[in-house]
Amino acid sequence: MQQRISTITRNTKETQITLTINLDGSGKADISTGIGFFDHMLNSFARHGLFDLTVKATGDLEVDCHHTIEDVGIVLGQAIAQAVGDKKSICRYGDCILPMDEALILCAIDLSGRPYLGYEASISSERVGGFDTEMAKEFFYAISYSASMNLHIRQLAGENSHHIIEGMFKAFAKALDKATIADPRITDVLSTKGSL
Ligand SMILES: [Mn+2]
Repeated sequence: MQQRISTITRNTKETQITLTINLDGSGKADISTGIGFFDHMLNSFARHGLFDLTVKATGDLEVDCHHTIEDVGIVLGQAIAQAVGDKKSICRYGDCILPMDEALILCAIDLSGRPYLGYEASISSERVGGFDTEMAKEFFYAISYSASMNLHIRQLAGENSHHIIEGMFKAFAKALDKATIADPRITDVLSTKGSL
């Protein structure tokens, strides 16, 4: 299989982002977004998905965290799409039900080529550190659209906002790892249409 690594740079007046992902990594991460909790989440994503991930982002945090989190989502989605390439031999679907203490998060992915986000969660705190909790949905929405993936996230249980959001990032990581892994029995693209 060819190397599944991609680097995307995206610069706007609001954010400047360079991101590299290796889908066949070992969980090494080098993350700097200026938002401590978001760095913690992206580190968790890399570690638990066994992706190598470098993210250097500077954004207009003097406004709020919105543009930085949303734009990292856009760039991560673009990088995932580029790294999976023609999707030959990959499992396409992936899912995970991830417990984190009292929180329980379901994530299901289809790398279908058709963007969709289903998101149901109830997070009581407005903020965890410098991370506005409503940005979790915006982040996953951005990924689902820029990677053209069908992404469902459901909070099945949970009280603590840190646990709920961290559970989402870890469940997403595990589900994406499953969806992108190659199965030697799949010699072409896993679709009756012949392409994804
Ligand atoms: Mn944590």
